[in-house]
Amino acid sequence: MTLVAPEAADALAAGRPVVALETTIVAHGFPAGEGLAVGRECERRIRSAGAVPATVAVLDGELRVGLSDEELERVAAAGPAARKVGPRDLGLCVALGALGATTVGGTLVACEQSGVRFFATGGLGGVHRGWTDRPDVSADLAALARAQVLVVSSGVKSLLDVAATVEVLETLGVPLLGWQTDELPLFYSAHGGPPVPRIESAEEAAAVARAHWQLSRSAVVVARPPVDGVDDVEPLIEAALAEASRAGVRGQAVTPFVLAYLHDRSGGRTLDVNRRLAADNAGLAAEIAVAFSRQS
Ligand code: PSU
Ligand code: MN
Repeated sequence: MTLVAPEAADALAAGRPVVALETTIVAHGFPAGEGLAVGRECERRIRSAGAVPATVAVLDGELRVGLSDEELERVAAAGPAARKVGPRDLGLCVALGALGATTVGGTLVACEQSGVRFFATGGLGGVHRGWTDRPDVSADLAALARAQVLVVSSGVKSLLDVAATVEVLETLGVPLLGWQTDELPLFYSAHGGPPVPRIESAEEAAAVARAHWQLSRSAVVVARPPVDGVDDVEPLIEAALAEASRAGVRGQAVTPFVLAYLHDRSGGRTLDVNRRLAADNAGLAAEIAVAFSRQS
C-alpha cells in the first residue's frame, strides 16, 4: 500500500539523508500550471544539498513516497482536480484509486510509514481565525503530534489564528524552533510572530531533533523566515477571509481559496515569496538531514 521509490528506499536503508515533499502545494497551492516548477525546484534544491527528495502523493491506489518526474507532472497537471489528501483521506483515496495530493498531515503519515525523518513545506496548517464559532483546526497539527519528523516551514500562515496555533502546538508537545531568529515567521513575512527558541545551524537543529525523538513521539518544527517577505498583506488577508465566508467556502477549500485570492490581489507578490520560501525550505531541510546523517 505504501510504495517507496527505489532511490529513496536505498538511501533510507543506508542511513543516507532523504527529504519528503508534499504535493498539495503543487496541485492546489499555486495557479494552474505553476505548481510543477515549484515541485521540481524543491527537488533540485534537496539534491544540490546532498539529499534524496521523496515527493509524496497517492497514485494508482498506492501511497507513493518518491515520484518520477512524469509522476510529479501527473499530480501537477491534475491541479485542483486532485483530491486534497490529509490523514483522514488517505485510505479512501487509496481504496478508490483516486489521484491524491497530500497535505502536510497526509505527508507526515507517509513519512511515518516509510521512515523518512525530514520534510519541507511552505507553511503549516493550523487553527483558523474564527475557531470559536467553527472549530476549523488543520489536521496538520494532529499529525505533527504523532510523527517523528523534522518539518521545515516558514512558520505559521498569517491567515490563521497564529497565537491559537502556537498554543495548540505546545499542548501537543511539538517544539517550534526559530531558524536564526527569535520570533516566529508568519509565512509571507519574516517578522511579527511570538517569541520562539532560536537555533543557529543545521547541526544544532539535527541535535535537537535527535534528543527530542529520544524523549517524545512528536515532530519538530523548524521555522525559517522568508527572504524578501512582504509585510503589508494583513488587509488583503482580511478581505480574502471575508470573501471566502461570503462565498460559503468551507473546510478543505478555505486555504487554497485564500492563497489564490492573495496571489491574485497582491499583484503576484505573495506568489513570488511563496515560490521562493518553498524552495529555500527544501534546501534547509536537506542541510539538516545531511547534518543528522553525519552525526549518526
Ligand atoms: N503551504 C503552502 N501552500 C499550500 C500549503 C502549505 O505554501 O498549499 C497546504 C499544505 O499542504 C497544508 C495545507 O497542509 O495547505 C493546509 O490545509 P488546511 O488548512 O485545509 O488543513
Ligand atoms: Mn480545515
